[in-house]
Amino acid sequence: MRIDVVTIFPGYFDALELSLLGKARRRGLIDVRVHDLRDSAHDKHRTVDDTPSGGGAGMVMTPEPWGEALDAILAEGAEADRPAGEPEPLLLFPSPAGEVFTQRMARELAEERHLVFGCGRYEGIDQRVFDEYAERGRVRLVSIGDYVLNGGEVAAIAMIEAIGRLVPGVVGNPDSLVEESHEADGLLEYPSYTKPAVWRGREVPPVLLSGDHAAVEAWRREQRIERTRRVRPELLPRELRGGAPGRHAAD
Ligand code: 6GU
Repeated sequence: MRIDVVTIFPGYFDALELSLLGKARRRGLIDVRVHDLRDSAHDKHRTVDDTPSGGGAGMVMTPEPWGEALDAILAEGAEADRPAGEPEPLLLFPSPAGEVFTQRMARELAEERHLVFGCGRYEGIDQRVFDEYAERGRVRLVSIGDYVLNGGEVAAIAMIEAIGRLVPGVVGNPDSLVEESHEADGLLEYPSYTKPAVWRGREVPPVLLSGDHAAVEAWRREQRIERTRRVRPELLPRELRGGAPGRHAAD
């Protein structure tokens, strides 16, 4: 998978050299290229923003640098080894005004060949940039949740990590992708324990040391349901809603 990022803060994306995703990049599974938007601003101060039309607080990112930066990436993507019939790159703009990014969307995006993230700052990017590229291809505005960040960079990193780990080969043991929160049945994860069996007087739940595999599985499922009911009741499947605590369909 190829991922291009356009930002005025390329340094944020140094984090993608670490850990699992860094390894995936070195192995050639994910090709991440970060571009400084200011390289496409040609005045002395490399300006990328201006006052909002119609007035108001803050600054808006101007369309010209975005147009130049995105055109260059899309032209390169077109020249590259894209097989006939392959869709053009998907443009993603992190935005608190976008559709909410979910694990389902991460799975969908992990199937793409080429993603381009356009990270806005200030009060946002001139609307004509979205309109221009939506007319020419696929554009999505995506939010990572109902809170406000200062710009799209941190949101893009979160999405790149969520998507990147679903690219085949990136996570060593694919089983570890299966059981986790929001996958499969939509329940939250069960609590995990390891050695020592007692730490500061706190015991590992005895069932986990019993060697009874079926009992362990039943306990984990119960924990997942109880945790989900307590923390994220809206995620509980219909058949598990409203039941007395500790009882569920598998009882
Ligand atoms: Cl994608 N961008 C910004 N600036 N704030 C956000 C966000 C994105 N998602 C949630 N809050």
